[in-house]
Amino acid sequence: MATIEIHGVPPSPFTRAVRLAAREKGVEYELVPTMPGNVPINPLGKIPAMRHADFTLYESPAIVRYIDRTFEGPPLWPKQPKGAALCDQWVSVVCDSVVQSALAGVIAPRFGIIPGTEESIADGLKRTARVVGIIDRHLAGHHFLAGEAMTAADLFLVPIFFYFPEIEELKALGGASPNCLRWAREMGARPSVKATDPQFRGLNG
Ligand SMILES: N[C@@H](CCC(=O)N[C@@H](CS)C(=O)NCC(=O)O)C(=O)O
Repeated sequence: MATIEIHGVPPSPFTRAVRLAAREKGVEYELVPTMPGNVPINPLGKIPAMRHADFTLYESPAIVRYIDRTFEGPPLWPKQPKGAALCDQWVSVVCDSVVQSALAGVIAPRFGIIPGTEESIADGLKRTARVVGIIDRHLAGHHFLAGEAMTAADLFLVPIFFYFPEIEELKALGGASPNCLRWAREMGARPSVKATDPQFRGLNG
């Protein structure tokens, strides 16, 4: 029997971040197929949610932290306060700025998941270019987002950045960000990233 249940679906970036964390920690999980809006263990109706024995939890950063604190395996947050705080900072940058600009502004409308106009997508692209520029400059001096070791912050960025090649404008932006490309090549070689590839190219194609 799997150790934890993860309720969600593979294309969901937040669900993938939680699956990545479980795999990196070596925690066995059952993916319980669950669509947004019909999530018995999350009153907000969002995915992912998690069950561990009689304990349930929602909000992906909380779930990833719980997995990290509860199970043995490589730490997903640095132990030192400053390193841990920087990791939290980058998790927040991804879950706020990258999600708002790239996911909600460009990927979801281009994939036909939410409505968007060419004007709103152009605005999303502009905002994505700003935050990707910040990340690219940061990765010029650091191997991973929170320093020299892979952390939860990288696991939150993977699901979104790995959709970039599916969308022409984001592919061009990613391709012009050499340090992000180096990071993506290294992250893409990890078994956890390969095993959670959603194989999703949007509702239109
Ligand atoms: N803050 C939440 C966001 C989760 C989220 O927005 N999930 C999307 C799917 S990727 C969802 O369920 N959307 C439906 C909704 O917002 O009602 C988390 O980190 O878990």
